[in-house]
Amino acid sequence: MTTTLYGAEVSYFTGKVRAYLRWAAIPFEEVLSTADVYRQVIVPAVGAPVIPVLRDGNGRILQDSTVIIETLEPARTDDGPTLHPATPLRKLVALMLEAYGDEWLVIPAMHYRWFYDRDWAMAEFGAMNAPDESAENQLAIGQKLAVPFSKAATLLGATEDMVPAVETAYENLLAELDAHFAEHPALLGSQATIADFGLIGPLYAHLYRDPTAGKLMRERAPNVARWVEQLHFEPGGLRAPLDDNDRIPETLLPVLKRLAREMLPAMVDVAHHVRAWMAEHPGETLPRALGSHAFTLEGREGSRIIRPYSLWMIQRVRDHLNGLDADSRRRADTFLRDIGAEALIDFPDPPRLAQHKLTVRPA
Ligand SMILES: N[C@@H](CCC(=O)N[C@@H](CS)C(=O)NCC(=O)O)C(=O)O
Repeated sequence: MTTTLYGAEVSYFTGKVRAYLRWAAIPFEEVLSTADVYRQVIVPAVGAPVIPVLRDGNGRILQDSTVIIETLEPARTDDGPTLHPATPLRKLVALMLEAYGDEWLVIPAMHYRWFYDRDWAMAEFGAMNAPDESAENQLAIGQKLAVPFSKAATLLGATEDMVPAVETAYENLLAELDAHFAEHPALLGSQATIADFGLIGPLYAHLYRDPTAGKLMRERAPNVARWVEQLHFEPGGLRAPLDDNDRIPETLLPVLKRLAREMLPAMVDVAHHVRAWMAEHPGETLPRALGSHAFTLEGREGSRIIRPYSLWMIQRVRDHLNGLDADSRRRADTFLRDIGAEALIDFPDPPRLAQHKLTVRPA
C-alpha cells in the first residue's frame, strides 16, 4: 500500500512531514485536504479536523507531525543517515530546535500571514477546501473557514502592541540563521536532522510561501531561502552524515540563545499552570488552552494562550537529558548554562503527558 500524506501547501505541519518524507526517500502520494477528505478520511479516523494525517504502508493512520516522523523513521530502508544525531549534545540541540519550530515560531508565522496577507490566505484556504470552485466562491469559502486560524496570531501573542517585538525578534532570527546558513548547509552541519524539519514548517509553509514574509526572507536572508528551497524541494543534498565530534556550530549559538531567552521562560510558566490544573483534575485530558499568561519578547510584555501541548514537546527534550550518562549530562548542563537555557536543567515537569489529538492527557 502506498504511503499517503493528507495535507496542504499552506499548512505548517504538512510542510514539516513532506520535507521529511522526501529527505528520507520514502515514496508517498500527497492528497489535498479538501472538504471531502476532511469529512471522509480525516475526521472519521482522527476525531478532529486536523492536518497533516498520514496513512502508512500498512494502512495505519497517524496524526501529529512528530508522531508521524518518529513512526516512519525506524522503518526506513534507504541508506541515508538517521534523523536524530547520534551524539548527546547535538541530539539535545536538535530536540530543542524541533520544539522551537513547532511551538514558538508559530508566533511570527501566524503574524505575518494574518497581519499582511489576510485575503491571500483566505483564498488559499478556499482553494484547499474546494479546489473545483471558482476563485470568487473559494474566497467566500475561505473567509468562513479561516476565521479560527486568522485569530491564531493574536491568541499566540502577536497582539497589536506586540507587533514591533514580534517583527524585531523574527528579523533578528532571520539574520542569525542567514549567517549560519552562509557557512553550513543544515542546522547541525552537513545533514538535515529533526532540527531542520522542526524549522521548515514555519519557514516554508508560512514565512517562505506567504507573499509578504516570503519577500522579506528572499531579500533579507537569501541563505535562509536557499536552505528552505533545498530542504523542502531537493533534500537529497542534505544526507551527508554528521561527523562524531558532537560539536555545535558556533553560528548556531545566537539562535539557541534566542530560543532560551524567548521560549523557555514561557514554557516554565506553562508548566506551573499545567501542574496546578492537573492537580485539580486528576486523570483528565487537558483542554487545548488553559486561559492566558504573560510573556516577554524583545523587552515587551504581551499575553498569549497557555497551550499544554507545548509541554509534550518539552518532555521529549527532558527525556533525552534525563537519559544521558553522568558525563554527557555534565557536558549538556554546562552547554545549557552557556546559552542561558538553565531552565531546562531543572524544569518544573508536570506529571508525565501523552499526546492526545490536539492536546495532552496524563500518560
Ligand atoms: N502538533 C500537531 C499540530 C497540527 C496542526 O496544528 N495542524 C494545523 C494545520 S498546520 C491544523 O490543522 N490545525 C487545526 C486546529 O488547530 O484545529 C502536529 O505536529 O501535527
